[in-house]
Amino acid sequence: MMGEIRSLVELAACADDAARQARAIAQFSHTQGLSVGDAYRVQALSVERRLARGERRVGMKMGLTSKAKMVQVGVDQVIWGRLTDGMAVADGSEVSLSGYVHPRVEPEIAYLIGEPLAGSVSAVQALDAVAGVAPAAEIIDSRFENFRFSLADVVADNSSCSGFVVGGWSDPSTPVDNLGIVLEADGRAVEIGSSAAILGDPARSLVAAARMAEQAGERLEPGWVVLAGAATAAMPLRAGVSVRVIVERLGTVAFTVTP
Ligand code: OOG
Ligand code: MG
Repeated sequence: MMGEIRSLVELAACADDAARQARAIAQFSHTQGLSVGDAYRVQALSVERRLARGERRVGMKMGLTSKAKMVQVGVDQVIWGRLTDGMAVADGSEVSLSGYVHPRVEPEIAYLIGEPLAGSVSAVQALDAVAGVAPAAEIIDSRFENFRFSLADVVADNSSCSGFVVGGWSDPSTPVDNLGIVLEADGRAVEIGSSAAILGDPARSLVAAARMAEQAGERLEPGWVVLAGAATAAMPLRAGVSVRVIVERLGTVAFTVTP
């Protein structure tokens, strides 16, 4: 017997509650069919619940923009999610594992949007709208059991976004197409890569963000942060670890997990 088919509103509440209570849930795709389009509706509805609680929309995250990430999670399509101020973690601060199910951290490049951007744009047009670039770390935390999901599942779950840390902004003219990136735990390199792993150039991820925002009836707004997607596989977080992301030329971003 299949369970009852839940509405998109019910799935959104389920994903949002799981995130709030740091509780793992069964994959939606195990009990019902969900198109990718419907999954983006579920994501929008679940983020609306956050906004109704007083959180503010502050940007967009791109996901699965590198081969390493696609291989790690077994989904091979670029996805995106919505960032709110409630997900922001200050550079240098401490986070507690209690707010997460099974968090991982991954190194990213962040763009600061200076001018509205949406639709089909060239990389040059996209970069013209950028006001700054920074090293970043994303804390991802799938709400699905065992960190396993289908494409539609992960999209409905806000593309696993749980937290993000952004370092100091550099001039937007700083080339970021091929910068060395290191993800450290307690001062030891765990993942090493290059920003070129992000679709060949993170600017392509920004172009995709503009296109996908428009498909959702949105645009990238001045002041928003766009995370281009991880350049390497993600690392599981454990109690007490000090995490640092080093991006050549852009600098570092760091946080620690409560012991
Ligand atoms: C999905 C989110 C992927 C990235 O940077 O590639 C992502 C996941 O890995 O759970 O954020
Ligand atoms: Mg990411």
